Amino acid sequence: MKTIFSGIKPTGDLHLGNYFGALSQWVDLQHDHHSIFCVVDYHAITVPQDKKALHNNIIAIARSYLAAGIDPKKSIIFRQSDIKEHTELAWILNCTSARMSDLENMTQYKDAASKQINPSVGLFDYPILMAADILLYNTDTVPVGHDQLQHVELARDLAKRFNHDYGETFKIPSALIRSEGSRIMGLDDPTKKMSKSIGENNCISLNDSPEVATKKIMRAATDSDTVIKYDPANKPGISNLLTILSILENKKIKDLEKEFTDCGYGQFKQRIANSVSKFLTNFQEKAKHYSDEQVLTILADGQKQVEPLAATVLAKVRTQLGL
Ligand code: AQP
Repeated sequence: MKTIFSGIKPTGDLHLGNYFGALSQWVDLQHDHHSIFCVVDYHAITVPQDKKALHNNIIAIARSYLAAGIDPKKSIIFRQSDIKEHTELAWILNCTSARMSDLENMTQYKDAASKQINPSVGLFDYPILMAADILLYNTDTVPVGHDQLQHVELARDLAKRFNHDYGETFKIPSALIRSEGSRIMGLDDPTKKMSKSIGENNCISLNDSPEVATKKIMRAATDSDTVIKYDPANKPGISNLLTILSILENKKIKDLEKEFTDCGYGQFKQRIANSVSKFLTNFQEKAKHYSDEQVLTILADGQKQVEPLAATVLAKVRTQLGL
């Protein structure tokens, strides 16, 4: 059985982009894969975090995995900082296979660093830690949104370089990106991807009430035209809303365009608001079933399951290096 590995940073409430780009894929793949899903808390601290909020976010993200349909009987859910091998392997890759030029070329770093006055070394080095996360579990496939493609490609390159220089050690992973929903755009600025940390009108959080989500959708940036047509270059707002509706209602964009031929933007947005509200109500209902204690027990159980896997790969790496 092939292994999939993926994770999400506990930097705030998950949004529809995280759900469509990552989580919903994980749920489908878990049935026929050895599935490992991580709450990547060491990635969260690459930018400043409030101590209490971080602790709560770790539990909230794991709860979202469960509410989305990750089944702890089929999949492993654990917290990155519980497994010391992640940072240990990241250091080893820093020294052996990674090059400054690899990281200087990362678009996400440039974007994230531009928002910080004096960015941390960790923010720069983040993709190496992500490579370690992936390589520690002999991962075949990494289901992610489009923004993470460059990072998964770096993990592949590092694995190949290490294998070349020190002998066959790592499995070479590849990214799995959904054809639709891998890049959901911000509601207030549909030229940039939806993100947890941009601001509340940018994203629909999975914890938004239907009323709040409806307000955000009704205010979403569109254009001065009146036609409901998929054209990301000229109509990014409408195209993004069409993508969201098509995934939620499992309908083809072409069919939705036909259905809304004679409708105004207001009516179109109202329909999206209704579909999103239904989705959120259902998701939040499921999330209520998991207490903090239950979530922490599932994370502790996950830790026990991945500990030997990570230790085996790291031991092999150390042997190859003569450590
Ligand atoms: N807008 C998006 N559309 C589709 N997929 C997305 N993902 C993120 N945004 C979108 C995917 O969600 C997974 C988890 O991402 P993450 O939280 O670990 O990091 P991120 O990509 O930096 O997500 P955010 O929301 O933008 O977080 P902040 O604002 O804290 O940086 C990944 O698979 C990602 O591709």
